[in-house]
Amino acid sequence: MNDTIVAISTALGEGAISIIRISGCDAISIVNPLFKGKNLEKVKSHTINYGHIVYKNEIIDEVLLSIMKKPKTYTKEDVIEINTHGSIAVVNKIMEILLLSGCRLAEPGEFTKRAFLNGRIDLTESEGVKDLINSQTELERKMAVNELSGKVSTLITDLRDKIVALISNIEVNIDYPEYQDIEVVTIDKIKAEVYNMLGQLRKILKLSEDGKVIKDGIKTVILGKPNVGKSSLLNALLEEEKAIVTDIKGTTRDIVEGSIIIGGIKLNLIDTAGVRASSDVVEKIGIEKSISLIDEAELVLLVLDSSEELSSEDKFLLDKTKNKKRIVIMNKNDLENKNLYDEEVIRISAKENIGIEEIKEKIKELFNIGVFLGKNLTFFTNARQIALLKSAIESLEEAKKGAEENKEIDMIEIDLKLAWERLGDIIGANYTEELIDNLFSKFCLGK
Ligand SMILES: Nc1nc2c(ncn2[C@@H]2O[C@H](COP(=O)(O)OP(=O)(O)OP(=O)(O)O)[C@@H](O)[C@H]2O)c(=O)[nH]1
Ligand SMILES: [Mg+2]
Repeated sequence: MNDTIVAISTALGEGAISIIRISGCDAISIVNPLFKGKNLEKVKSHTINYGHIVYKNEIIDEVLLSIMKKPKTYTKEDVIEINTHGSIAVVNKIMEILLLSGCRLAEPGEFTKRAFLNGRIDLTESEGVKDLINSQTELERKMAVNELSGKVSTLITDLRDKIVALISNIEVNIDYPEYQDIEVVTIDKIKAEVYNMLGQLRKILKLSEDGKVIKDGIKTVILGKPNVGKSSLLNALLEEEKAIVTDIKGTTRDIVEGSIIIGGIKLNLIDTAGVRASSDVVEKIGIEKSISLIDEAELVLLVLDSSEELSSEDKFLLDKTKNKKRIVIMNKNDLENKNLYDEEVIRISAKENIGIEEIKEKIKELFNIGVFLGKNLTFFTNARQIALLKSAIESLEEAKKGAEENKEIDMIEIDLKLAWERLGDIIGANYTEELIDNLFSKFCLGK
């Protein structure tokens, strides 16, 4: 942490400008001799300064240099950002000079890691930075900003404070039972507090699990018997002739994948081999794959053929997917209707591109996308946070059980402490070197 780090913060390549970022206690003393312009030791903090980078009497580039003196900076250290012309040659040359002058090349995410280690942000906020940089959809952006803004941290901190208050009350009662003026923690009070916290955490968990599915992309399996138009539907959704379409039953043998963004969320679409009894070895393997994908699917688009009567394969698939999140689609609506299936369906013609928008609307409804685009939701978006949340809930459930069964109060206290620790792990209150290294290594260089 004592060395001064440097990295290129903009994407490498030709562009109007590139930014080289430097952070650490020697940032100013390293850059000052290389900068021909105002004396950086003397300029005010948070100013932009015009000048040149000069090395061994040679002008390397004309630059704008931002100087931000600690502690009000991204890393809480002295930070300098050099805006250079966006040429690979310029950037490489300035990097080389800075490395020769005493800077060390930053590791991926090291600036944010310093922000965390110096206490400016906590772990969930750090993850928010990464998520924001990686965000591709409007929804991902919203979720990341929520994380980054510290809402998640505040929520966890409040809950931890509540648990601490409860624990200290319990301890005072155990240690000084003779004190008259101290509030007595009754089992009823513990129960009420724990119920309350559990309710809050369970709600967040539900929201977080839905949110994670949406963030990672909804695994959507297009299913149906042969020739109903599954591949045609995939192509219509993707607006691209990705899968082969023919009138021969069993055209698709292996899965075909593609992804689209609907209302700010990503759908990972999988077109499968049509399900039927088949003696063809290759087709059979494909069919087995189609069926096994049902379990993994987060959404099933089950396609029926309007121009044919409901068959035993259709019935088999309708039954197999009855407990899944699914949309039943009646395709070939442009032909004469001979299919008497009378449950809720969306009628489309994949061939004529009719009804595709309705499918998209239904998906938005099924996944409550409107709710996630709402502003004031607080929830967790990655597997690490969700796993810890679950474990905190388990400990609170144990505490609740203990209270209900009138267990020794210090047994209940142990579970409360465990819940407090797990919640602390979410924000990085007690972190290990390994966890931190692993987490920040997933960041991009220069962040
Ligand atoms: N009339 C009409 N024909 C369609 C429609 N959708 C697909 N088809 C035709 O139905 C045939 C089968 O379409 P595919 O998309 O290959 O069907 P599939 O379900 O992927 O078939 P397999 O891969 O064999 O399981 C093709 O000849 C398509 O042109 C539709 O909406 N209306
Ligand atoms: Mg197909």
